[in-house]
Amino acid sequence: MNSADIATIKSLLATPQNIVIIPHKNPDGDAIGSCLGLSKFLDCLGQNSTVVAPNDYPKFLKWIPGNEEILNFERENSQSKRLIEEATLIFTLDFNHLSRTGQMESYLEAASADFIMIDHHQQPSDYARVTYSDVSMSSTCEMVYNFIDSLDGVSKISKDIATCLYVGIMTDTGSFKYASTTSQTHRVVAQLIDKGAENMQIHQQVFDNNSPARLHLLGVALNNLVILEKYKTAYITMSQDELDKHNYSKGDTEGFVNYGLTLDGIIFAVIFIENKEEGIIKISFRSIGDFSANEFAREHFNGGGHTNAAGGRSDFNMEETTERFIELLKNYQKQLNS
Ligand SMILES: [Mn+2]
Repeated sequence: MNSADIATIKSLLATPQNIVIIPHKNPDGDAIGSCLGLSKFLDCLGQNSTVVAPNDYPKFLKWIPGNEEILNFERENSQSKRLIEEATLIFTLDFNHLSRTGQMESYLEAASADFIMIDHHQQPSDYARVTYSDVSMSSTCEMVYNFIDSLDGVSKISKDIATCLYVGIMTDTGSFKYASTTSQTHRVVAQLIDKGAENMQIHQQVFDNNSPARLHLLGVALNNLVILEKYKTAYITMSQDELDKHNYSKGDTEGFVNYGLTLDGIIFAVIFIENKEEGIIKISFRSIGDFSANEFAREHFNGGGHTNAAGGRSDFNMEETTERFIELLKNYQKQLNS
């Protein structure tokens, strides 16, 4: 953030505001962690803030301090709408297009509040009074730490705040191993541990809480893995039937896509997940190195994200979608093998 932005934020927070903090739809660890961490920090400043999530989020995040206070726009609809309408300041975290909030979009567009965006995805749109956007950042949680630091608030970071921010940095960096993990990320994480974040316990709570059904579903996913050596690519398909057979619940397929990248020589991994209700195939893309999952998703599958991690969708059925995907890879053979 530049000094003008910091000054704007300081002046906005100099008086009590009605603050709403919003993560993207289908919030992940970084989205929930950053929203709750920021909310607790703002409350320390004597502000009144509420986190409103567009929809529900997975069970492995439902222990994070303060998560019971999150409003779900789908469930607590009228209360959420009222808060957005009455808000004087709205923070949007871990996304940069209002369309990423799904049904909330039109209410946010109609809101009279000033917006502050904190986000690390590419190509931010221009809706915020203050846009703190940095694609080199590991996570929005690391940015919230920087945000707190710019307001000279590091001394106010409690154990709960530290825990929230730790969750997001840990999940968005694949436990500190992705390319976006810098020495500064580790410095921030070290601070958070000093402030009371129990790193081992947090890791267990997020990652070691599989249900038997989820592990069986992972078995199905790995069984469906297709390796395209020529393109250094591996992909997984999951049909609605397969999900139903294993009592799929939200978040169960989280991380499955990454298994493709554990294969020697594979630099592009994809998972196609059928969603009959929405009539689409949801797609996640992961890459290693310079091959841009973001551009691939953006250009061909109505999505986007980061260089090495992106999402997208297809309106065709599974067979047509994977056929089209393989066809597209032909145009990338050089890039994938460079
Ligand atoms: Mn993130």
